[in-house]
Amino acid sequence: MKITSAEFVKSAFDRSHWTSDGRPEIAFLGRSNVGKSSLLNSLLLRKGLARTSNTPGRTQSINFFLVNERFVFADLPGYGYAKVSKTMRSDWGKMAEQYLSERRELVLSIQLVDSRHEPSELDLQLHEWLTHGQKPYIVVATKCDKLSNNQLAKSLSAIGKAMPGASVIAFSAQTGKGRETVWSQIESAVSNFSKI
Ligand SMILES: Nc1nc2c(ncn2[C@@H]2O[C@H](COP(=O)(O)OP(=O)(O)OP(=O)(O)O)[C@@H](O)[C@H]2O)c(=O)[nH]1
Ligand SMILES: [Mg+2]
Repeated sequence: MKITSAEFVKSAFDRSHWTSDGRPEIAFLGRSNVGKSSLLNSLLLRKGLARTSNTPGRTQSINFFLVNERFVFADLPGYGYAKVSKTMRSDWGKMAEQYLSERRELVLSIQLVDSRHEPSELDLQLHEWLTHGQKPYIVVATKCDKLSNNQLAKSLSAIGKAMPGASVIAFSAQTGKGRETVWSQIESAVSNFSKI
């Protein structure tokens, strides 16, 4: 995919701020600190477009980015950060459920899991929502530069078993591994939408 333009549109803290102009949208979901913003920046070849940080739980809003004036990336807040309050955790669930069930523009959900760990309870819960939602989704196993090929193969197979039905793509924001594969999934989701 050739990136001709990529711009930050807005941060939405509640539903009334979800931007919408009918363009197809791709959502990035996953545990806090798993590498959502890094994946988005790597795809767009823009280092600081989505803010990354070492402080988990930083992104509390849905951040929207317009790409090539053709489709939208939605960087959702991370879940599962231990230090946030219970209220904030249940707020995350409500927000995500509402977003996933109501967002008509959503053409592809990308669930990120850390390639170094078994999926957590919350990862599996989100996987279940995504499966029931019956919209296209893929799993991206992040930070794969931190594993040997052998470890990665084992990990991908464990993730595939824990999350049946999803195609799992190994990705590294550091090396760019998996970037083209993720793009081809996005490309096909966007062009299917355009044909409707
Ligand atoms: N080695 C390595 N580090 C990564 C990779 N992706 C992300 N990181 C690091 O992991 C940390 C978190 O990355 P972010 O992209 O900010 O994670 P996030 O999921 O957007 O986090 P929140 O917005 O807090 O939910 C940062 O320090 C990144 O540099 C990767 O592929 N390889
Ligand atoms: Mg982020």
